Amino acid sequence: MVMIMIVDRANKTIKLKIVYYGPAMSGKTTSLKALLKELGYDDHVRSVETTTGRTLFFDFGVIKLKFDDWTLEVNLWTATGQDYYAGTRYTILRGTDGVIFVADGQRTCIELNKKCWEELKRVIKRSTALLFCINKCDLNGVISPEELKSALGLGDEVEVMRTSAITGMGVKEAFETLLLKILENIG
Ligand SMILES: Nc1nc2c(ncn2[C@@H]2O[C@H](COP(=O)(O)OP(=O)(O)O)[C@@H](O)[C@H]2O)c(=O)[nH]1
Ligand SMILES: [Mg+2]
Repeated sequence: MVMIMIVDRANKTIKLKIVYYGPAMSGKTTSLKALLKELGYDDHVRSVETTTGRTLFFDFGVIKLKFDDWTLEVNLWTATGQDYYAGTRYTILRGTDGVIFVADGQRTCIELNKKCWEELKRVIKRSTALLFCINKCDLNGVISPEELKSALGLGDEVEVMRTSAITGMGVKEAFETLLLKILENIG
């Protein structure tokens, strides 16, 4: 049984942490913003950005879901796959309940996705719930789930979904799927 999530019985709050991880420019920040927007949290992403609008260290957002008299607080982070932020990345991955790997669906990005997954694989705990998204599915010629699985060497049991962070397509579904995986792990 996995028990990273924090259960605060006095305040009837369960806290958990999800990280959007993937190569630079794959759409992690856009996915997080799309998710929060979909759930009605406009402008609730706090980012540390460069002057060109790229994420410098991370983005951070919180979602609060109510069930009965309990509150589920989901802390959401993004981590870039850029080498020079490696230190930050491993700090962000600490205590993570689930990771959404945001792959860049463009055919030219297969190697980038692979390199990034190999880095993540080395540091992620086996108990961490994991889901893969092929992002940018609004573009022509994006790779299929089978191609991603074969490039990354993923087994048949691994779940791959299609998203377009820019249109919001599939982003909420991916989040909900991962959330269920985390809760199943705990149960
Ligand atoms: N066509 C398309 N572009 C996207 C999508 N998601 C992100 N982008 C674009 O890709 C670039 C990088 O996105 P961003 O979210 O900042 O990537 P990050 O580095 O992973 O946080 C931006 O120009 C986005 O507008 C998508 O689903 N489709
Ligand atoms: Mg970003």
